[in-house]
Amino acid sequence: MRFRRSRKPNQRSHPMTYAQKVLADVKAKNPNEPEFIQAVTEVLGTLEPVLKARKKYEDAGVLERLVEPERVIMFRVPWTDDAGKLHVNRGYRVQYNSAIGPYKGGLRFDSTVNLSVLKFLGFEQVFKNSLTTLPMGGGKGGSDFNPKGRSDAEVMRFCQSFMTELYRHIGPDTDVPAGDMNVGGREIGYLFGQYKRIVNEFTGVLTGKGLSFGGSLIRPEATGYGDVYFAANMLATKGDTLEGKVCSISGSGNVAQYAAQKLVQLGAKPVTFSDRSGWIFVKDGMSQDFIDEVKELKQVKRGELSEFAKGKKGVEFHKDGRPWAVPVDCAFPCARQNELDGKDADTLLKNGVKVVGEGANMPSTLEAVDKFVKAKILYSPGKASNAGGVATSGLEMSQNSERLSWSAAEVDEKLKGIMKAIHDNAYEAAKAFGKKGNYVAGANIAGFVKVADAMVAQGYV
Ligand code: NDP
Ligand code: 2IT
Repeated sequence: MRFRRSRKPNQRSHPMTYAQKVLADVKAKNPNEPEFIQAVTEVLGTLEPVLKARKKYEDAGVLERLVEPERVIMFRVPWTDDAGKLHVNRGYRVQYNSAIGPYKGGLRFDSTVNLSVLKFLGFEQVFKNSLTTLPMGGGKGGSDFNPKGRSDAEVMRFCQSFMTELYRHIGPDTDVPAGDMNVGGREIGYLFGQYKRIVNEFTGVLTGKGLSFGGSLIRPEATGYGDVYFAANMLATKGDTLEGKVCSISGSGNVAQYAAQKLVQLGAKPVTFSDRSGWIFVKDGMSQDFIDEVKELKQVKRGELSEFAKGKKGVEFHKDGRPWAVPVDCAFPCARQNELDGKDADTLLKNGVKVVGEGANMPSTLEAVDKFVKAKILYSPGKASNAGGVATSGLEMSQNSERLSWSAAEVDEKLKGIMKAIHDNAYEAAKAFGKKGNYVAGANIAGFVKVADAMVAQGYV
């Protein structure tokens, strides 16, 4: 006797696709990780054409494995402040995927750091590093430690304590961390010193190092420069250039500063910066001298734009709102995740924005991404347009292995070449899978295929 199952009224008439099933699992398994779910949703939503065309990825369970980090390390970081008081922070390293090379990715120190944020960043890093054309797997780490307002001595003690646990998990052929938000040259120096002291080896275990101990020229500039090179490549597909373009930038840290610098060099007009205190509008456009003052403010004085703007001619300070209210040709979000939402996207589009080039990781919400893609503007996701930073970290690793250092011009030329290759690969992948002009789909597909092929070849690990 056969039993007929009746269909429940709300049951789907179409079975879920492979990507939809994996996404549903990710949501069920990680309900408290909204940033991670957001990043996975964006990527899996664009892989359908390649998954359909190449069944081998489903057969080898590539997606189920890709959404689970290979290893997550969490540890206690005790340190004392200048008054001798004990503080305890949480340290992390998410070793996400090593299919195509050693884990590689930054360290973020910020009170907003948690597992969801680091898993989203690690997941993005896997695709980004694959796009760079260099052999690097993906990882990310950091701590909920906030260095703001801490003395150099306190930051040094924190970094030493952090590395005293992290050192056993990393190595030049295992996992190579670098900087990210609130982790710059000062922090990398302290971390490197402690690693070397513990293992008694001078190796390229971190990138973004000082020039006198193995750092690469152009690494500090690379993310911001690369973001602007990517935008120039997108504009070139329309026979256009950055010259004369009015540009908004968010953030005023490492990525924002060098994006502004490259825009000025290419004849564009950057008009905004932001930080946690608010944002500034420089109506006539920033000069190199102005950008140098912002570098001094952020890298040396570690101050805020609200103070900096006081009494400065031609500089308007806004405590509320976001730079996206200013009508511009190009927008470069370079601060943090989810800093540009659907409403901001509407405002930018209404004001005729032509290019949105993400310098930060996942700065646009899913709603904003959708609006940019539907409007068919030149929109580049961070994993493609901010990859110049980690690519130059890859170049730093090569120089360390060779025990050589290349000139600034040589590194910059290689960076330009890599950004063009990333652009062209994303453009071509989108075209090949019926999504011409959609850099979100193109970057995800191009980044995915290289990692997925390696995962299939290496068996179920
Ligand atoms: P920095 O710490 O140098 O700068 C971050 C900037 O963002 C600062 O101006 C900071 O303000 C601002 N910011 C942070 N949180 C907030 C907030 N809640 N509200 C308003 N402003 C905020 O970091 P980076 O420039 O290195 O990184 C910026 C982004 O780029 C991040 O998403 C990072 O992951 C990404 N990225 C960085 C790379 C690198 O090589 N450094 C490579 C690829 C991506 P304040 O000055 O007040 O702290
Ligand atoms: O998000 C990123 O790509 C970075 N923070 C840079 C990572 C690196 O290893 O240079």
